[in-house]
Amino acid sequence: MSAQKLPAPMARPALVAEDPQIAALVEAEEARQREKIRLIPSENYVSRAVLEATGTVLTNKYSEGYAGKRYYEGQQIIDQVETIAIDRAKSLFGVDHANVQPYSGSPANLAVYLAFLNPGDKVMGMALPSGGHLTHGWGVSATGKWFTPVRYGVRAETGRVDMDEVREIALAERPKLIFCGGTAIPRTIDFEAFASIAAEIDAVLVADIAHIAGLVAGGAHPTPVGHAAVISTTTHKTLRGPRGAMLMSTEEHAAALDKAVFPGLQGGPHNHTTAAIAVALREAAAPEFKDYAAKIVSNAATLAGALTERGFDLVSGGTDNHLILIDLTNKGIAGKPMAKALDRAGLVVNYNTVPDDPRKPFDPSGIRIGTPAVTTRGMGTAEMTAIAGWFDRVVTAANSGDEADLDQIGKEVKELTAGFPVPA
Ligand code: DSN
Repeated sequence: MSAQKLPAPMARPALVAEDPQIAALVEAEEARQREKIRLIPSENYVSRAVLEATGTVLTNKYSEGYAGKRYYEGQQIIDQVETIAIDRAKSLFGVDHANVQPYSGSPANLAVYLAFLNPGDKVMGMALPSGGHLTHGWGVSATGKWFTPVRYGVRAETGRVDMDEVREIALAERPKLIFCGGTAIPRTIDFEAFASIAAEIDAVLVADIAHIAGLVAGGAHPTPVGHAAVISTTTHKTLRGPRGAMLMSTEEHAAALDKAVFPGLQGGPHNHTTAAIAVALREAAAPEFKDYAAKIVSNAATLAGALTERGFDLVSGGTDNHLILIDLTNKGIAGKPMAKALDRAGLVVNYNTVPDDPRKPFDPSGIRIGTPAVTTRGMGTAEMTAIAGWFDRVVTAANSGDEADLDQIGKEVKELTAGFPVPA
């Protein structure tokens, strides 16, 4: 997908005529996505083909069940769409089985619980403040309330998972399910080490690769295939598809997972999303997607280096993937005011807890950034260096209340983004 050869913005004459209020808001969001630098690591820009697939009449059809075994007639076309999506997922990731129906990442993970656990059973996952996900057994999630969670974190001195500690906890607690992966992990996940621990206690290993699926598909992160019996992923982050999810597994677990998704947890699949997932998987199988994945990682490394040079404290000291977690304590500003100041300056990030954060999750010490979206726009070394410089200026401006400089940075950001068209 070249950012340079792009068609005109999508026309929406019916929406404009029928509901000008919503049409205007969609247009305003298009402008926001075009004019700002989007650094939230779980966001991206889908291609126009993916966007068109999501806006099709496939949304009109109910298809409870699976291809060839549905509870509604009229599946001549939908069965083909879903089968193509499944085949493309199997081929791209090299798995035995794929289910493309989960509505998003959290329902996908809930289906895994339903497939393997009974209420009260033990599940082990990374603690949310260390970089895990709510659905890996965190207390406020149904997964932490209805199951018995045990947690691992990262070492305070290194910011990295200590596999010896994970093994100790696993052997002592003997969970039935182990999650690896999460939402704020800047380092390579050692799937092999997790698999060997899971094997010791006969637990099912689930690799949640939502953040890194595109890197795995593009060969820029080791694959969990061959290590994790179950792989859960969203489709809209580095994989650059529509908002949706997939579960993949060995043949052994195929039937249990399918049954858990439907009829266990969900009703009819969102067929327009399935079509868009199929399109995204086709795009991810193209040779240029490998370049995209590699460039996400090299951009993140460049940005991490430039931020470190400017005195920013990166959790784990840097990044191996698309994501950077910044502890702002040494800059004298918390994550939330920094994120708000950055947004005013045209740089969009999310505030985030850092490991052992003394502050609260809604007002934490850090921010989380990443390079999937800026890389889709074709940005590279010069732009990463410029972003680090703007971060530095934003800290100074925010700490001194210099709103004029935040607005000035916003103008500079807008000028830069004008040279990097968005795909759709
Ligand atoms: N909300 C996603 C993220 O931003 O990482 C995880 O669910």
